[in-house]
Amino acid sequence: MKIWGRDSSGNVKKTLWTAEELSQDVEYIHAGGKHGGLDNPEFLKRNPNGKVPLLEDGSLNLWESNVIVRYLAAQYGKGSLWIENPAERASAEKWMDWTSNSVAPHFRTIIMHGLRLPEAQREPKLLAQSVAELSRVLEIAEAHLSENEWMTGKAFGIGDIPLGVNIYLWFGLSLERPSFPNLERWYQQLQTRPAYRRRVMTTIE
Ligand SMILES: N[C@@H](CCC(=O)N[C@@H](CS)C(=O)NCC(=O)O)C(=O)O
Repeated sequence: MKIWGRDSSGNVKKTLWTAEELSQDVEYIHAGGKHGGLDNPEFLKRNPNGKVPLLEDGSLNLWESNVIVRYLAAQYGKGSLWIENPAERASAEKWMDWTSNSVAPHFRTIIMHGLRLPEAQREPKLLAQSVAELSRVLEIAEAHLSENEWMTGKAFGIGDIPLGVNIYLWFGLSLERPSFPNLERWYQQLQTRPAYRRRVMTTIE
């Protein structure tokens, strides 16, 4: 299989990490950001959004990172990452969409207004709002992890992947953050996974 993307994209990290957890050989094609290539007609035929990640697996072209994670788990993760029981699976999946909708946008703001934009274009107020809002939403994950070993439940699974990618930023960026002992414990657990260290703990920018 092939994955197009760039190291600094959290969405790309999710797919590379999942493929490695499932021992899949991936040809990683650098695209997006400084690598460019997303407006190339060949690429746009595969993903008309002109975004990464993009997965090619046989005749399948797939975009949307959370969908790629679910596909990989369903196709290659029977007995490991894939959860057969629909209620249990949905309970894990809700953390994936929650991360994309409620957590990741704040990290995007923090990275843009704290790191990427030229100084003159940064808006400290937006940055401060996102830092404060992150502390509030992550309390929800902290509470869940106070009763569950993993975001997915009893075992590591797809529910851990999007938040696992974002939590690397939470602990890696120098942010004012409250003490969340269960999130910290979970982050330590993630770091014992070689695929997490190789595919997620690479670069922030
Ligand atoms: N919802 C999409 C978002 C895709 C997206 O916005 N990708 C960004 C990178 S995170 C992108 O391709 N940006 C243009 C670029 O990297 O040049 C997903 O989860 O895959």
